[in-house]
Amino acid sequence: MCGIVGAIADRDVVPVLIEGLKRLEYRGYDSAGIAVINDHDVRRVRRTGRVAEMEAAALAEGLQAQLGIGHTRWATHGGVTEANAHPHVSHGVALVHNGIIENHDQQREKLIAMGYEFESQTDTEVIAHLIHSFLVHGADLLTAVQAAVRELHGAYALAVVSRKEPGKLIAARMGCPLLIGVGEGENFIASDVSAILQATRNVIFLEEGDTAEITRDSVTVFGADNHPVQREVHLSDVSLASLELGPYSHFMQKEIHEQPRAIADTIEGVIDAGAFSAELFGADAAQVLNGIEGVLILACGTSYYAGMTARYWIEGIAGLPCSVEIASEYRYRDVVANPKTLVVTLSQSGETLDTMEALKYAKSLGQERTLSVCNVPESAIPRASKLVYYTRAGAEIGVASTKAFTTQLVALFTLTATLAKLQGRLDETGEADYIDALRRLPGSVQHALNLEPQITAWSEHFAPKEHALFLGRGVHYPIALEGALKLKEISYIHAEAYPAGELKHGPLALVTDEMPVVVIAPNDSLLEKVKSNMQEVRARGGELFVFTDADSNFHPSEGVHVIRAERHVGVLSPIIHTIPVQLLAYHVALVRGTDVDKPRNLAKSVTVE
Ligand code: HGA
Repeated sequence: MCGIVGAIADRDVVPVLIEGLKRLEYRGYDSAGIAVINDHDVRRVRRTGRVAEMEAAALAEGLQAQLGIGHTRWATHGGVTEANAHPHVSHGVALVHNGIIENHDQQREKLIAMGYEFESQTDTEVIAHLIHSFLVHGADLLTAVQAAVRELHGAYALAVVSRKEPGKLIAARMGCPLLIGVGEGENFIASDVSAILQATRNVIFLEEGDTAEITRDSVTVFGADNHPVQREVHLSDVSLASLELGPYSHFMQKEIHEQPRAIADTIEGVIDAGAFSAELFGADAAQVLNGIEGVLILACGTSYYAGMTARYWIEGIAGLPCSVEIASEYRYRDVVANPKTLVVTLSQSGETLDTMEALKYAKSLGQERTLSVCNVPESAIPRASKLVYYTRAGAEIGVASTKAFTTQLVALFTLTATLAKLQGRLDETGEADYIDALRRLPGSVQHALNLEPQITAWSEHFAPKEHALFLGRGVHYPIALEGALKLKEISYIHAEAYPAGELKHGPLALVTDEMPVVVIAPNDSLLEKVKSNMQEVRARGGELFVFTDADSNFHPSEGVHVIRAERHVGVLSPIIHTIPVQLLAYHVALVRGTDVDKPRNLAKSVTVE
């Protein structure tokens, strides 16, 4: 999604803006631009395509300044053109925007009637003119921004500068992430901390409805009522090294290989305590978790599949009814709410707009017991939730989520075991067994990673195909879904996933020797059923690629390829079987030569509807 960076300093900020935008590239974008205030004028460079192209143009123009804003755009309103790229300018006011202004049509009509001329098709441009319309009536820039945002419906993070006030950077936030980086004699704003780590680790997270006036040596934040408020300065623990590729070719590859460490870090608290307890989710968690009558999981994309996996655990182990809903559907549906339901939201970034809105909707229906599973501390969704379990995956840069998924799964398993204990369904022996299984998990994940050479060999079979089918049963069905999603996201091969028992009810019609069929078939209670489904595929000439484990008695034969994980790890098996499907998608994409970390049309941190 769009990325924002801004800087005010007594040095040239253009390199800071460019470096910041490069750090934000991972979020996905289609054009980039910067605007600076120089000699009481706005100078702007915008380009479609990569930040590097915009950087070359900025260098060629000799852009230098001590105040500026930058943007990577992921278009929502108006095509991918230079005219639609941000910053947008109105009479010396320049701004960048992340989000969607829902009443932009009405605002546009009103502003045209006032004499403003529009250069772009974006919703964003109305904000620039609107701010200017308040400036002409004598407001200063901060007041004009505060007045303008009151007229907007929708979501925004804004960074605004004006040639008339060259010592100020104004920020505003509603529904989209924005933070301030506090330096020494220089200050910054950014969509996420990675953009400004080059300059400072001290950050202030703006809250919903906040505006801020930032000079070189002061930061003043105003709450939604426009009164000054104190916001805490946090020391970011994101390291610059975690944002570097190191020896890897792609961030996705790096992040797949980081999973043993990411999982170990995420469960460290449980392993150290040697027990599951409500406190793992927050100081007063016992009050929230005791007496719940069910669990509702709200999520999007890969996180939704983590939720689907957790449903098998929560119902099977904790004995609580569990439903899992796609956040963008839940928020617009008439639902039957139960105040004793635990509402669990899953979001890597903690800023996913659909998930945030679904959470607000759930709360508006009286469901106040809320828990966020999230990878980014201090982000919006954990702040809006009573309880939080932070996954400690570290920065996830690849657009296709990998380590965020498996760490969500261990967090959700920890939740399941904790709920089971609170429900009186987990005795001491059972608890000790689960802790032991978690302790051994990073090692088993490492073993699964060691299968990479075999998976690389398989990728040659997939690369020329245009379709693939993924099958799984029970708790491994969501892993088949995740495998299909990964493959389509980064290799652009059309992939579908089905519960294997459903094959005969439709998708079997698609099976030919042109349709590779991936089967997740660990040695669990459904193995014999899955084997029958595989026979159905073979009988129609389909080629099978089977991920199983050492305990099953599969043998490769004509048209049947088999890769085995080390051993069946019981309830945690879906986590192990995620690794090969991630590696398969990665290697197929490599053979097809796609842009693995920045797949077309997709974005990270999905902060628009
Ligand atoms: N609506 C604006 C900004 C889009 C955005 O925030 N994407 O992440 C536009 O289309 O330019």
